[in-house]
Amino acid sequence: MSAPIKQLDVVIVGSGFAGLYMLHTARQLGLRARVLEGGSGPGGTWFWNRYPGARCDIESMQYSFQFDRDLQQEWEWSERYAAQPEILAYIDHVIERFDLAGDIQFNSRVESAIFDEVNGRWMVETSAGETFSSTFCIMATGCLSAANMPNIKGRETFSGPVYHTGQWPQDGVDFSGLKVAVVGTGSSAIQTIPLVAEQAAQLTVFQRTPSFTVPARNRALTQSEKDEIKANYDDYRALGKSQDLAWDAAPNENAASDLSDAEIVAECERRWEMGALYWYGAFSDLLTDQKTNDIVAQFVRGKVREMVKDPKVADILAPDSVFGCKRVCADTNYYATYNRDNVSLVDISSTPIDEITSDGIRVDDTSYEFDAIIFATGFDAMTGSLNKIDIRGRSGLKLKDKWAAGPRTYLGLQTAGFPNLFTISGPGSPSVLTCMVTSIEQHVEFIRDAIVYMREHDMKYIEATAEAEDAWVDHVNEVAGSTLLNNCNSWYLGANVPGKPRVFMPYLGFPAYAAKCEEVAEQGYEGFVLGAA
Ligand code: NA7
Repeated sequence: MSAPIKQLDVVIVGSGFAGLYMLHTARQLGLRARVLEGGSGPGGTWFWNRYPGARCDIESMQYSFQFDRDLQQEWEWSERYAAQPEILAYIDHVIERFDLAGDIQFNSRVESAIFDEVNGRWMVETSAGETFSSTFCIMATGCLSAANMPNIKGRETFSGPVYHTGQWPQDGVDFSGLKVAVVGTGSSAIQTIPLVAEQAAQLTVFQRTPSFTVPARNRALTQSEKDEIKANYDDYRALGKSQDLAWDAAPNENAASDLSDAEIVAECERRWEMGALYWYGAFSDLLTDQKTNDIVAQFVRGKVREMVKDPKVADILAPDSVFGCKRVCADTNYYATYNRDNVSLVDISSTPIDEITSDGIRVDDTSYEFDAIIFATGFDAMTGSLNKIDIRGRSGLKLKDKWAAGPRTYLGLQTAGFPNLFTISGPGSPSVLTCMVTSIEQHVEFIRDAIVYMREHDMKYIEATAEAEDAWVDHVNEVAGSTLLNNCNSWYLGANVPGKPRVFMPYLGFPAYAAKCEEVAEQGYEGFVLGAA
């Protein structure tokens, strides 16, 4: 006998920041809600990315919930940039504080979500064999959740362990005495390489494209720093939300083109000391004027050459691309690691990895022997985790088919043909270009208000119109097209995954976006159709 179908008002897929706040919010509305999570614990991206060195690149006092004043007052962040275990501890604290555990199901990977048009309900099936019937289906599936494992010949033949940074083993890994390969030099690799190098007997890094990485300047937070922010937390949050990135990057109002050479160098030096993503605030024309961008890129290349002793290695590590086009990485001792005797770099920019063999990696006619391989090869970002689920809307329309040429959404919140299905931080919303937690809260609150409005107006479904969606997709492209963000092979564009359509997915500009959402709501959810049956 098959298990009974469980009836819900809201099914939430994923237990990261988005899923947890959505659950809390749905419960406050008195709705029957449940989180379905594929992992064995909560945290989403922060559950899976537990590789050595995993750390957030937005400051911890910003990268945290602001919906509850007491929560933000009572939690004590220890470092300027929180490491993965501390973020997971915070997530556990949130679950406990708001008593969420009873409505979260682990080891329950959602395999399909199919809209039953006759009854107007979403039928959601999990890997555990359960079926849920729900009015709303909310995808809180994360932007960096579907690991991108390159399809290199012979990968299964390697006799040692193979790891992906985004699917790191729960119990950790000891690399002591081992010969280790790292494939990839994006943010995850840049965080993990210095720590793996300290353990491994030999570490070899395979680099296809060098990343721009700058010192994170992580350190312990002092009590007075924490107290000061807490005393003015509302102002701190409001300042964050007033900026494109939804956190305060201390933006310089000047364009580099208005400054003298000496002023430009002084600003670059200042940003180098500020560290991490504060570089995005360096000059107002950083992402729009190629000349300004070249100056910054040249400055950072100069720093690489100062830090890496072997000039040939420095040349390979120095990026020759648009600064900030791929998300800038924030590191701790990355370049210094290449000065170690047990670390070497293989440039695979013109000769890719040919094969993985039983005992290592072959590039052209050179074979390298390893005991373990780490793939730090990123994610099928933004759409990957949605496309892994068999999502079908009206008339059996598959989301994957609808998005075959790239994702299409209205505000990154809904896609036409899929009533009552919401995507938190979906493609077409500011999401990954911002402080994710802030964007997540804004989305959850939009969904909450939409549900309240529907209830007050006796409406049963809400669905984006195709016209609103078309106009929004055009607008997202227009905004990205006015910047240099299209000028590299970033995961923002899907360019890191072979065969993925090249479409700029996130929306640049949090305040403009939030204002648009408010206007849409005030106009009775303009661009959405609300129906009674
Ligand atoms: P990223 O930033 O996508 O980096 C992945 C890296 O892996 C990057 O250097 C890629 O080179 C490299 N890569 C991908 N496929 C291959 C193959 N087939 N061969 C060799 N090298 C490959 O992912 P991360 O996990 O580091 O960071 C993702 C985000 O998480 C980051 O932006 C932060 O927001 C946090 P490529 O550049 O494509 O040539």
